[in-house]
Amino acid sequence: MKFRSIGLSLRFIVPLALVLALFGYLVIPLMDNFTVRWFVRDLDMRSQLLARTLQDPLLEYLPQKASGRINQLFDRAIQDERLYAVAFCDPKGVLRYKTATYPVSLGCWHPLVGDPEKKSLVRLPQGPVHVAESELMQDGVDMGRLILVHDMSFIERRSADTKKYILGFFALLALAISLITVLVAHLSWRGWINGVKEVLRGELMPRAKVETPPDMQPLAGDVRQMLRDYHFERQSDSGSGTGTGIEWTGDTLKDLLQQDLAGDQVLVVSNREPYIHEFKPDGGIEVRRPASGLVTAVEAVMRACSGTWIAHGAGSADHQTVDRHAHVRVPPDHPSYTLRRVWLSPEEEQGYYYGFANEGLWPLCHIAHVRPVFRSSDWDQYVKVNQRFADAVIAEATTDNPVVLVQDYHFALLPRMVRAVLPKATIITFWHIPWPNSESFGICPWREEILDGMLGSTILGFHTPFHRKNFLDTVDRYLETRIEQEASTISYGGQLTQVAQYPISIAWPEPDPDALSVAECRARVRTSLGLPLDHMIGIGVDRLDYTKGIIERFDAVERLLELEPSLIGRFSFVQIAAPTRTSLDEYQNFEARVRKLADRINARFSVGNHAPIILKIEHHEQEQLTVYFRAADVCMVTSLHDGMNLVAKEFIAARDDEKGVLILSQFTGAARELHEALIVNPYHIEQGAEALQKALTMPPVEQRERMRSMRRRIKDFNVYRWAGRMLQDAARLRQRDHVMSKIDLHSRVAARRRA
Ligand code: ADQ
Repeated sequence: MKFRSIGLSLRFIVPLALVLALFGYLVIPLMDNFTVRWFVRDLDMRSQLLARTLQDPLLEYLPQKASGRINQLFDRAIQDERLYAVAFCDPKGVLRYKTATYPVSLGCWHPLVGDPEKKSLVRLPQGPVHVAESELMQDGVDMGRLILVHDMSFIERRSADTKKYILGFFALLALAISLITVLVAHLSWRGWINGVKEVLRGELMPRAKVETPPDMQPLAGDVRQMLRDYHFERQSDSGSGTGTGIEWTGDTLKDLLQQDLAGDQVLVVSNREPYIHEFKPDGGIEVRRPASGLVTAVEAVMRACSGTWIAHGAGSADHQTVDRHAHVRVPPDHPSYTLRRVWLSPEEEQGYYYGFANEGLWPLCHIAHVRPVFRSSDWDQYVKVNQRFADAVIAEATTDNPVVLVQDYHFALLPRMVRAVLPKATIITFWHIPWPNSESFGICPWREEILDGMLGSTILGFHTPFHRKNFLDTVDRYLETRIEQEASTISYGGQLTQVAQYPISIAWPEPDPDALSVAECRARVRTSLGLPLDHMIGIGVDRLDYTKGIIERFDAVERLLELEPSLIGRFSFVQIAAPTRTSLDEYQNFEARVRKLADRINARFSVGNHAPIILKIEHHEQEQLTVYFRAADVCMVTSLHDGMNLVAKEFIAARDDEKGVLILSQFTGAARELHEALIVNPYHIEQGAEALQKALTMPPVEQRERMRSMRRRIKDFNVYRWAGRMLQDAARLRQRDHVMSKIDLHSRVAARRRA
């Protein structure tokens, strides 16, 4: 520690000393020159004064040729310690009288024109001297010249002294500045360290009321982010038990849940149920998994942690398959958690789900140029149904502090409603769709109520930093709150909500020895579609939603065939579209537009029975989708706006042959992670067509490079990691609350004792 601080001090002192030494080195010759000039001017004046003093007696003695007196006069004059010698030259330039000290080499000195000051300096073997010459005139007659020689060696002595003083002065200055700098640096360093410690303390115990000083704020933000990343990575490492190359699986997540949320109850709330029971035409019952990214992701978590999933029982046979508490154990083939169904009347479903959620909030949050519709009657149902689900959560809670995972925009009000009854619950709300900018959100007539409801959450999650920031800005604009931007927390009504980004993902598929090979998938799909085995295939898999860019995708296929006619009859695009929200006009119109466009393109470019667009508007099981993904040469995801988009990740996960190309819209959350995809602007039809052409002609080596890198990423950043990160944050906050309530209890007990 000491060595480190000496090193730190030297880092300040050495450059400072070097700069000062350089400064001294440059300044000393200048000072030297300056002192010499100063002394010469001094001696010039002195010589003139002396010459004037000697002039009168000399002019008196000269006509008398009184050499004795003259020598006496000169000897007396040189008793002055500075005056070294005196001489007299007659007008003809003959040296007549001189003191014994006069250097003969000087002869009769003639000052040179130009720079009299400099030239009056003469360096003799005995040292430097200053020579001054004065003309002696009597009644206008030139009587000769008096030469005065001053010893200059004292100047050299003084100059040497001055150098010493200057060097000494700079050395002292360097020392003083160094000491002050080191002192200030140490004090600031200590301040920064304490500041960072405070940040860490605040991070571990946010209720410890830690104020970050303004100059610490940029650093504090970085430290907090690093801490979160570190904490998360550390958990990842410990979870895997290997320390490196962590593989996140259901078991890893289960272990983490058992360690960090030991025995805590986990409840999930979503509109869509993970398993729907339907009557078959023959009266039997079948079970279906809905086409939903949310279900795909959260189902993986529930399998890992058990608990209860509360959802709308929407299937025709749902009532028949639950017990008297509306419970059913799922998955049907391998039950591992409980599904609690909530029943809604047709009016409630219409107002809350189709009306407010899907005609209001869905288009409000997606920039897809479809106007949101807000009706008061829908809003009333939305409030009522949120309360119904909140009541179900409260009824299912077996403790006063369950972990509640609230899914999506259907339940913006539920967090506040649950918090009102279970104030100690840890409520994690994940918003699966984008969050718009504050201005766009502002058109919602119930914007304040929605924000207030959401801020009942302990943690609010979005897919991307961009959506998270939009949310903070929206709250800042419409509610009276205290927002800590760099900590990403909102303090509202005495409660703190952490807003964070958790990019969702998929469960990485287990190796399946019975799975069809890629070659088998290619053959099976082509045969089933009546296509030759070398036919090229593109694939699109979506819910039939106007945000998914299906129209733009077909336009790109059409443009491709215009640009590359050689592909006509050799390439088909298979669009698998799950019907969704079919009772809404907007969706019915959209389906009609999609069908019409496909028909038009097919009429234009079909060769025999090889249509360029093969449209399959129907639900498919996940296994069927995997076969399509493996059979395709290219997968197109062209959403106009998408929170994440799991199809892109499912395609990558399906391609263990490391072939196939992904074309991905820049407006998906996935585009922030999958940089090796061909990223396109779906509104730019030419760009889409060019990307398709590039994909269909991409060399296998490049396909492998891109696919390998994306596979590595999705394998690591899978859905268990998404959930793990959120649950770890929840565990950390629960721990904090636990510690704080203990501290509160102790201080209350102590206060009571004192009283
Ligand atoms: P979605 O809008 O539903 O999800 P997405 O992420 O693409 O969008 O997930 C769709 C899911 O449904 C995928 O698992 C896909 O395999 C499945 N699917 C699509 N078509 C199908 C079909 N015909 N038959 C069967 N299954 C089909 C919302 C947000 C997304 C976000 C997810 C998860 O809109 O942005 O990625 O939640 O948070």
